[in-house]
Amino acid sequence: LARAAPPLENEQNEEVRVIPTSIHDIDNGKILGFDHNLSEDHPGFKDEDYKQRRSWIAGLARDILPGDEIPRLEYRPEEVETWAKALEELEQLFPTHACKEFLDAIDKLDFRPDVVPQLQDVHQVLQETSGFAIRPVAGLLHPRDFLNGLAFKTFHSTQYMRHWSQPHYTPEPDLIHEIIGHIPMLTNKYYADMVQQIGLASLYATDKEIWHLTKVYWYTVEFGVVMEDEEIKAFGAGVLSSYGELDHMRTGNPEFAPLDPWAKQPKMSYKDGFQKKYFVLNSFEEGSELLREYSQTFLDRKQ
Ligand code: HBI
Ligand code: FE
Repeated sequence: LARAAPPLENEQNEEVRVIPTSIHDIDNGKILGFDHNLSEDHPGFKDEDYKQRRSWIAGLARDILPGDEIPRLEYRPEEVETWAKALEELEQLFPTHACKEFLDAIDKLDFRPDVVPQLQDVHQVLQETSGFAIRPVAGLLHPRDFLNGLAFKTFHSTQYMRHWSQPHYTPEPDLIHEIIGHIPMLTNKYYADMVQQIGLASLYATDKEIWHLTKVYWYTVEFGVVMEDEEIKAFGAGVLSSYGELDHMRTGNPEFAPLDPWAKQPKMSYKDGFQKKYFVLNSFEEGSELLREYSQTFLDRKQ
């Protein structure tokens, strides 16, 4: 069960996709890029010790099957310090910039600067709130597998820490992004349902549609904002885990527009600064309804 079955081929020798029916069918080994073999512009590129640590943590994730206890890591002093610096900076903006659902969740999660949260513990909290699960993964997973995981209420999470030289920046998902950006919102059942809908649509999506769903995910789960008493508040993980992005969202005069999952989505920008345009929900209840209706068009293919 560690790896999904190889793709079948039809008479035209085209790959026939097998639609996953459980989390066990999702291959968590399809990591894009070279995970710990970092690229030249990565803050840890020249740090052999950091790369070895990454590679060790990645190795742990590869051996985990769904349902297994997630190994607890003893974080090193420089990792704890990196976590503390990121948390303390972000906490300055949360009361004014983050949505109430997020604020409620971080109250309950009670993050402390001197303790890096363990994935197993936040997994347990999610199980008891929205029913979501955490599955550790070595790095950036193939979009189809990542989105498919959401259909089975499983969030694939990295477990390594960004490089200590840049506590407020990471070019890829890392534990701080997952724990601060993603985990708190996933305790909310309407939000969790909205995320699962994107996952359900992905099960029946063509490769081209996966690309569209990646953008829908990007403009909701990563960079979504919500109206709250006539103010715009952040709920996307890419906003909530970046001081600069939070500040920009509220003061940088970006564009705001209602989310339309059927519409052609703007090109995603990873490296050229902050988002120019954010998509707004009126509530997570409404967001989950909207995405349920959207994903239904994909689910109808199941016949
Ligand atoms: N993999 N580990 C991990 N974390 C993500 O946030 C992530 C991913 N793979 C793809 C992805 N996000 C997005 O590009 C969308 O495809 C969902
Ligand atoms: Fe993310």
